[in-house]
Amino acid sequence: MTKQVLAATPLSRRGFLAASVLGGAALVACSRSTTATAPNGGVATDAIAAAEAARPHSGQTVTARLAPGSADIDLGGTTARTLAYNNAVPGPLIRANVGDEIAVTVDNGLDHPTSMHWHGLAVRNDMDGAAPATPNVDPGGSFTYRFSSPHPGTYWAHPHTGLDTDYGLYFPLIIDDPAEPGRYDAEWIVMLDDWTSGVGSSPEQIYEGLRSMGGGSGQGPMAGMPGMGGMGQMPGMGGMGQMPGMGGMGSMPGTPGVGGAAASNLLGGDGGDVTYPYYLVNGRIPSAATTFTAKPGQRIRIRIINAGADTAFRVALAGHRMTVTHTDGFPVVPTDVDAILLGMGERYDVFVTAGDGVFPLVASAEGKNAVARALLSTATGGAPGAAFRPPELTRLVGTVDTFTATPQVQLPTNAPLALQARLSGTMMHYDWAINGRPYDQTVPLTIHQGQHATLTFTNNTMMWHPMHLHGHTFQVIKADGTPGPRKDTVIVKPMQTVAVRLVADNPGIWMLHCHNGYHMDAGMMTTLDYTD
Ligand SMILES: [Cu+2]
Repeated sequence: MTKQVLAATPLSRRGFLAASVLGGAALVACSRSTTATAPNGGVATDAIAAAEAARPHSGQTVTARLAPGSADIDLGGTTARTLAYNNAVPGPLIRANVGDEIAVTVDNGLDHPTSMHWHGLAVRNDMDGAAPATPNVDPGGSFTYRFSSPHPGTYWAHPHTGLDTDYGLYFPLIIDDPAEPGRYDAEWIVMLDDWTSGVGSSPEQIYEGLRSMGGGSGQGPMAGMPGMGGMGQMPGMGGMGQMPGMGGMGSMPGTPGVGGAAASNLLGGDGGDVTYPYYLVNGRIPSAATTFTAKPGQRIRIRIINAGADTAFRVALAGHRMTVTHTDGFPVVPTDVDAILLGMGERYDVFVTAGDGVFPLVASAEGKNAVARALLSTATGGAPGAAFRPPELTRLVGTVDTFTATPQVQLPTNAPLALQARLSGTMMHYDWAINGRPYDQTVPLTIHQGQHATLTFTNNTMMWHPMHLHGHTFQVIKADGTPGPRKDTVIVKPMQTVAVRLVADNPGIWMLHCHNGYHMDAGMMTTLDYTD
């Protein structure tokens, strides 16, 4: 069962797009950048400066220089011509203590504007790296982002322009707490990604395919077919991806034009829009996995970051249970699980006590029947084959519903301001939107400094969406009304409603969007604006 790129199955509620392995496909320059029509300049610079003054200041400065540009990246025997920071995927780690000033100069070697967004870190608005609050950096230009780092935790950085992150422009950002209460002997940073750039269709080609396939441009093969419109919202159509022969076809790297993704119970339906040629841990394909070396009995902190564009990963370390300690940088009541689910943009910190041997850390691409992996080695010996799936993947899987923020970081329960984000769109039309409008026609949500708000995501689509808010970390409210974890990115499953609480303590204009790169580019984004 091989299909060309953009193959769509009429019987399916939605088509699946394969990122075909073309080999040496030319890199298509990504020139689209998000253009804001949201109100601009409504936030006084003195309010931003006052918020910055209120952040901790250690007196230390951490500097770095990053050069986004074209690069040949070795994925492990396969070289991809793509975009990278300083010729590496992931780009170089930036690490600071709470209160340190971070001063990062971006020298834009791309042929289009770029930016640097500090995902999850509640920085000053004019350094957030997302227009209109922070202007983009022109090609050939330089800009120094400078801000105090307010909270410890596991973060990451990437551009907020078009699909650039999907080309390999990302790196880990770790803020340390000098008074860190958790003791550990070793630290392992694990960045997950779904990969096509330079080995298959370009992200830009995939995006255009998704739009045309479903008639998003009005010209696609499905456009105008009687009764086909809106299929993506028909109840009861979920799970078509489980049709025999449909699932898992994307799992064969190197097979051209193979499409299809299976359903994911954890995600309440489908796994995603795109099957990729490869899934990576720290820039490597499974057959050329990186190895993290430790000693038996050592306590290892693993910081897991999902940098993918369209893939949720289910992560387990063979032969180990994991104690989850942080979600999106903030502490939770430590909870033992066998595996953890991460949507795009999410981070989880877990602690393990290393066994004696060689153990694959496996990130299963949810609903796509393929894996990424790295190895933990504490002894000599061999590892199982590259496709090995540890049994832990199908035991207790931690999701957002599993965890509760520690009392110290819980937000006030009194949050009277009601904000709504209704998520809509279908694969057929590829018309992803918030509150009925794509980003270029959006009506911003508004809030005043100091207000406590409840933001409710209502997902009226048959797809899941990892919703991300800039400049804040919200508190998830569980379905039973009890407090969940602190997060900046939360999975909202098909037809599900998720409420979160937030405190307006960071004045500015803040992006609120789906972290599926293609959904975001199609318009599933709005802003939360501070007003007087
Ligand atoms: Cu989405």
